[in-house]
Amino acid sequence: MRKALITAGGGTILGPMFKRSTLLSVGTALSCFALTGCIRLNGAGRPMPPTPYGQVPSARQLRWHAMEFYGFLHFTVNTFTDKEWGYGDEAESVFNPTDFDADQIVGVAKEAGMAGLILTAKHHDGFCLWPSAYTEHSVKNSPWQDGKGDVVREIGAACRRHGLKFGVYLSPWDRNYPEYGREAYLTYYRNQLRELLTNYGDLFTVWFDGANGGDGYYGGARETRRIDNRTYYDWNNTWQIVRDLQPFACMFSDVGPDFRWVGNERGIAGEPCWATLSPGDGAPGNTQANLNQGERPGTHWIPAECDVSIRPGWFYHAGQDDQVKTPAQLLDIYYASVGRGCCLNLNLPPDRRGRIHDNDVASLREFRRLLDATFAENLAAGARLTASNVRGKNRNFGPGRLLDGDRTTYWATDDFVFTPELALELPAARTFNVIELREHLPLGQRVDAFAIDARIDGAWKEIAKGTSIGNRRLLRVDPVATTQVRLRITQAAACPALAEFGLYREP
Ligand code: FUL
Repeated sequence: MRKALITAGGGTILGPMFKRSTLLSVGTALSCFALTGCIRLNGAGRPMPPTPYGQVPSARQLRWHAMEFYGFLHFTVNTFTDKEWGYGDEAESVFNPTDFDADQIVGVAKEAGMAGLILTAKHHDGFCLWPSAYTEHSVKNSPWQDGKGDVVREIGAACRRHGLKFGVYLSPWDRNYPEYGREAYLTYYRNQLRELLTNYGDLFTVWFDGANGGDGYYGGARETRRIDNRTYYDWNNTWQIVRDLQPFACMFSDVGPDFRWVGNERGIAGEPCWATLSPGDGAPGNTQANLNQGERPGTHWIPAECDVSIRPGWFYHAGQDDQVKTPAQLLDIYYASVGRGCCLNLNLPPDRRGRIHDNDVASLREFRRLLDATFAENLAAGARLTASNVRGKNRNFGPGRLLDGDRTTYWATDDFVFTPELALELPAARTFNVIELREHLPLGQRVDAFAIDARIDGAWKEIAKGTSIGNRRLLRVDPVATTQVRLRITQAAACPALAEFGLYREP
């Protein structure tokens, strides 16, 4: 038997010639297996978890990943002027929803399965949905609720009542404010940010749009003002305000810092789609990086959000009432966003009443029904699992962890085993058409590629393959009826750590 090499700190790991043995060295126990390397044992003699690979999510990002599906509310003067981008000269009097009902709006989102809502507190036109102390261009000068109303407060409070998280969109570009483009605007913008961060409870996100179109009203100047979006907003110091006042809020911009744009407004993530990115000195609106697919390995953990509207426009237009996305279209988007490891941010535009239109409600309802019917039962439950390798041969890292419905537990292999296989023998023949995988995110994105086989007519047949997994990977396949399924990890950057495996049937 050759001697194991143990580095300072007990971190490594050598000894491909070993049969199983356990060594004790300067207080560190190692367990070694032929051709698979050694792993550190904890005080109780159990194997230590794998070392994280590459960039990993922060605690606030992990909370965001768990949300998976939430919504946008685009609502402002545009709702009443039939525009997508207001010029900034809209009279406050145009904002006058006839039957505003925050509980209807939030209730619809909840019924659709959304975990939170993000409201356009201020869009590019500069009109504020809350009575900001720093401008007259807000709800306080509108006829709605005699100028006493506050849409941010009402939607935020309704979210809390219904158990949804709440977030705000505060457009950096402001086509109303006279000082836009000059230094004074930055002070104004940060004052508004502080109002939103301090007066409306916990926020799960602050959403920083990258659009800067140039021309606008600007207090009557009616001119084009260009800014350098890498320097003008002094993003690092602006973002610090959010960190100081809402440390658990995840910030969105095209390039992060906490989550990124997916590079299109159709809600479709890349294949692969890595949660890692190398943004360089990227700033909102200045998107050089590969936002759609991410970058591997990448210098930062900046996962993608897929934003898309349920209608062609972000704001409500009666002329688009018959262009609401169908349940089938919404499902396709779900599989191409949540199913590629991202979060889906689906926009629901309140109408001129201040409610979500019946057509949108109907489509969302059927979409939710199909999702619930699909994921009601994991058809892999009760399967007999055989893994080609289990970390330290310890059941804490055994394949049973894949079916326990708990994302914090996982099947892992020994350190040098990158391409393990897992066989599932189902209790009876089952028919499925959706496959689900999750990685244990705190250990990073480890798997580069995988394949799924089914035993059909006595032979293994590959039925699906994929690349990145991350938070959640969903693959739709033609219906497969079988009693045996096999997962093959075909490429990985480190020993895999998989949290969940599922087989489902979409009606
Ligand atoms: C874009 C904006 O210009 C659109 O109006 C919308 O708010 C969308 C979510 O982001 O950049």
